[in-house]
Amino acid sequence: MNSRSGFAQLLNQAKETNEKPTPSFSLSVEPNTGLFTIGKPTDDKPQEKNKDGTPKGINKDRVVGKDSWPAFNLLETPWRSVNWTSESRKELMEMVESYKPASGAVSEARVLLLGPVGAGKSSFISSVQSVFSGRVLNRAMVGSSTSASFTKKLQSFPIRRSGENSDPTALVLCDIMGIGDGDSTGLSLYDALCVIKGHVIEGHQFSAEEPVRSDMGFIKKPSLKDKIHCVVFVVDASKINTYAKGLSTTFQQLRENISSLGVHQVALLTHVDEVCTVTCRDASQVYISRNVQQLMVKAGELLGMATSYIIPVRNYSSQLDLDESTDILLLKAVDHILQYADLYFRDSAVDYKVTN
Ligand SMILES: Nc1nc2c(ncn2[C@@H]2O[C@H](COP(=O)(O)OP(=O)(O)OP(=O)(O)O)[C@@H](O)[C@H]2O)c(=O)[nH]1
Ligand SMILES: [Mg+2]
Repeated sequence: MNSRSGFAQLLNQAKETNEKPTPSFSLSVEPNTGLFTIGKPTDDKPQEKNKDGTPKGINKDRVVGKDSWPAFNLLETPWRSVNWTSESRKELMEMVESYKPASGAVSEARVLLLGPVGAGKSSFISSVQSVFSGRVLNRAMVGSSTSASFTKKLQSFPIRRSGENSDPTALVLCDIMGIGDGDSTGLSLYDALCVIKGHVIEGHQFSAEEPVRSDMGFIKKPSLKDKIHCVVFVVDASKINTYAKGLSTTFQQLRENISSLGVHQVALLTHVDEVCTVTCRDASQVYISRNVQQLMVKAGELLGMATSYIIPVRNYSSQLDLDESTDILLLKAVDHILQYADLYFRDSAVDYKVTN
């Protein structure tokens, strides 16, 4: 029995006997681990302990939270339904591997990750590549969360299937410098739009002082294959409450300008493992975490976006091995992104027919 089914069972038991869950069970906190344990009602006698310190007579399957009282912080039912099985993981991988852009004019969907410094843009690229490689690797250079962007240049990463001579999938994730909270730091609005319109060459080094110039390495007449077909905003769940106020204005300006180019935008809420210990232990619990749900709403407000566009993800950061639920979350994000990239291809095909 996993922790969630244990918790659900407790709630059901409480319902069946018409009892409220909170007063009906004892709560014990382990001083060393910080784990909370739900148990049956206790009398006033001091509780006997097992060798490992857990209270005697309590099923360890009921250990459900680390730093939160689960009845408040975990939802009874997930607010999005996801199939967390290996078949589902396989299906999602096959879907990405067999993906073909809904436009004959291009062979791949170019997706740009945009977000503040340290949000996890490069980590997401590396994590998706890890899923397809079958092992955790750092393909896109990952930095640490500091004030200056670790990524400085435009770099495109075709997502490759596993196997030595494997062809790349039709998904290309483009990494770029982190955006600032005004136009004086980080990637500027002007530079971001130049990339999205397809004017900027691969490897271009960005500088807050020097905007993209139209006389040097500038693609004057970009074709559909040079352009960005979907923009993915990336924000860090653990920083949603502390991001500078100017960031919201930056997102608003970006969204208005990108939308006027007809490019759809979605968003990723990263670092969810850092805002919910239950999710940290098991990524499949993400949609029952009340904290993640609330931060999704706040991310929506910051980005000026409905939460239906936002997907929570856990990037591979310190782990050395892949984990099925983490993979599924990442693949769900890719699936979401590809749907919006295809909307762009369909819209541009209609525009093409109308104007020709
Ligand atoms: N725990 C956790 N750490 C993450 C996650 N995503 C990224 N990180 C860590 O956050 C730090 C910054 O990640 P990057 O991927 O370099 O962020 P970035 O958005 O590319 O940042 P810049 O290139 O500097 O703009 C690294 O230490 C990552 O390991 C996540 O989902 N969970
Ligand atoms: Mg980066």
